[in-house]
Amino acid sequence: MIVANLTEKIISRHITDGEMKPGTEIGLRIDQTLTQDSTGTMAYLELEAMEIDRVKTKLSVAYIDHNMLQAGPENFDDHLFIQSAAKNYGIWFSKPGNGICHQVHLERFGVPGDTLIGSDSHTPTAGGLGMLAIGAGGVDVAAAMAGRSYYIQMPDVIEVRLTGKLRAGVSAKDIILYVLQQETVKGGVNKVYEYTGEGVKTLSVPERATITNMGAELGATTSVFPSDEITREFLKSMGREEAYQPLAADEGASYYKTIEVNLDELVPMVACPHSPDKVVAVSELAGEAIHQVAIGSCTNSSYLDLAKCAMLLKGKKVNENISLVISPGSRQILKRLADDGLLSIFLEAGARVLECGCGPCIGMGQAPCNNGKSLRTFNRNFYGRSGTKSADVYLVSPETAIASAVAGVITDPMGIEVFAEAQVPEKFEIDDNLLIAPNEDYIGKTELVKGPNIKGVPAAVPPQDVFSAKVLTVLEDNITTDHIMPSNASLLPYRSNIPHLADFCLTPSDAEFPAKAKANGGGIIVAGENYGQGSSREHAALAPLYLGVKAVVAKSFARIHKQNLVNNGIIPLTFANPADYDTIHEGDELAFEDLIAQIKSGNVTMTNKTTGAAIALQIELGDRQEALLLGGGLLTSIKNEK
Ligand code: MIC
Ligand code: SF4
Repeated sequence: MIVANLTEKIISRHITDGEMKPGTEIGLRIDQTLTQDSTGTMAYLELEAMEIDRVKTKLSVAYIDHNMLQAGPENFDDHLFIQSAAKNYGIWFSKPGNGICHQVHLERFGVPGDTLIGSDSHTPTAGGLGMLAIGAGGVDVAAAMAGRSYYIQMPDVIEVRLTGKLRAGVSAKDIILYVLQQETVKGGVNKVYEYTGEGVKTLSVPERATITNMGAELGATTSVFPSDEITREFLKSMGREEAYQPLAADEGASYYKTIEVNLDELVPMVACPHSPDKVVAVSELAGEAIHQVAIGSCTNSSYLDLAKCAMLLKGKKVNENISLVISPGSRQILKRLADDGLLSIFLEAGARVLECGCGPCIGMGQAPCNNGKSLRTFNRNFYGRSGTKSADVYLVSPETAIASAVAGVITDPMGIEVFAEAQVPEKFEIDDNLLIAPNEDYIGKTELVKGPNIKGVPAAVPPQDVFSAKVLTVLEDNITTDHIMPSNASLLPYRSNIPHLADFCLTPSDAEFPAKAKANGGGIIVAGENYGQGSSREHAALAPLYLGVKAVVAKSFARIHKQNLVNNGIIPLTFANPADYDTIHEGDELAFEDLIAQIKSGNVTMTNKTTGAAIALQIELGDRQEALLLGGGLLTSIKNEK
């Protein structure tokens, strides 16, 4: 009998191309897809360009959860476009107000053992249910909806073995913050984190989902928990017990490496500005003044999370110096909090209750004050993401957040027994009236409703064999997609308008970047390690494409962003010798010759015409990726097949 870990088992049931040999490219059959509104507009324009009559997946869902502030007509226009696409292609549509895509997907659609890709980097949340769930660029999700395989590098699988049980005041969030402290934001690139051990049984599905959700911050392909009796109970509470199947790694399965986490010893943790891996114990920061506490996001907005917060707030008031905001993960959760009398606890205590959506997590409102300190239960604290450049954002558990909101300063919640009183309900009331099911009467017959803000997808072109271009900017390590294509309340309404967005490309790192790119008719970006970490937004490739960026030369790349570059015909090159990074400066002229053959060989020599140096580079692409890049990107390749 073949002994396999859980990741290998799910992959072996879905593999369409390649072999399960770590490091090589494999194709996966995709059962389910999800999109959200800020990446969905592009994904549906791309799906339209693929000219299919209906989606070919078992299930696809289009959520509206990000662009919910409607300060002008753009966001509502985009919602209507997505709704019309959903109707035309046979996709479920989750109306604004229904909740955050990952939370609702867990509640209403996730199926253990199935594959899911989503145009959002936190799609791995569904790994908490035992799905193989992966974040991807919009065009990859569109291709999966059109029935094509999704390609990843066969991952190395890391075991995270949990023993013991969390103590009162310590939370699932502290587990993933601890793993981030050990593994860093680039430790998980092309890896899957698989959770095993006795400690798994002590965690409910929403707690598991907190961990798999924030596994995205490791740069991981995904994270996955086994599907067990706790999974069955969760699905039963959602009226979906029939979706259950037991799944676990075989006894004696092998792993790339094992990380041991003893839950008995874990303490509350906090990620300091501006990176989710700058983790220390909360006790080290105890007593520090803060201005804002925000509870919510796809990481920590479950019923259990919010019930814990209510338990502590009961009979108390939010500190006079704190603004406490709460965004429940789904309407189902909000309704249940109301039915159980917990919502009134928040209101009596002085919390500001927001609608069910991403909200402050993506800078859609609630930006902190100048130089503000904000304690958030979210997953990302990248520079500027909150909407306030001078703000410091700290990432914590709901327990730490709420204890701090009451005290008015950062407070260690360790030992506060009241949190243990909160339980996952045995049964939720199911009311899907904000979910619109696909209807045969409209599939293939619905006109797509495009508002004036929808400007189309910029066309990618194949790389040239010989060219030279200027270095437009030289960037440090860990540049996030929030640096490359910032998102906030004023920019998110333009996610379907690349010409507008391009004027803000890379401005948090280099305010002059768009102007320099335009003045030089495009050029090359040079960067350090882990370039493009964070979001799946293909806008971080589309805006550079629009500005004429031909190549990015970096020390290393984040997985989704590298694929997004390839999908858009931008060449992702790495330094053979990372020290060469220091020899390149802004304004240098870089030249390539015989590039197509060199890309095929995997080794590229670039000449820095300004210094005269020849620099050895590498390009690591699977055969399919190579063909895509040389063919001018995914959409161009699909169109050319016709
Ligand atoms: C994020 O958390 O950064 C986002 C906003 O959800 C993105 C998607 C986007 O940029 O629209 C993500 O995680 O992929
Ligand atoms: Fe939404 Fe924030 Fe989750 Fe992204 S990380 S999906 S913005 S809640």
